[in-house]
Amino acid sequence: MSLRMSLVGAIVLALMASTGWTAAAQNGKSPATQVVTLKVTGMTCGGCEAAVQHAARNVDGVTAVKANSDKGIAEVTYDPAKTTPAAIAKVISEKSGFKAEAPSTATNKK
Ligand SMILES: [Cu+2]
Repeated sequence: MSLRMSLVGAIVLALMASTGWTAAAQNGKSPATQVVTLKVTGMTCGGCEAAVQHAARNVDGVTAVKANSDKGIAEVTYDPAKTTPAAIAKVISEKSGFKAEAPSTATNKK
């Protein structure tokens, strides 16, 4: 039984190594993400933060969101190949009702 299990494990490892799967996962094949801090006005509590985070996570390319009602910001981790800070801010404004703005420096970059 245990011999059989380790044999299966060895086969899986060999397959992963031969397809380059393990190497690809570690050497830059995964999408490079960027973090942008959006200005979000009107949040007053954790419920507001949750609404902003929920809205931002619906954007394709957004991988993480951390809203802070005290500072009036949302830190968004996103894939620049799929979306832009301006597009994320627009969706947050429309879906959550809180006005979100991308920093002007980020909108100038491609
Ligand atoms: Cu609230």
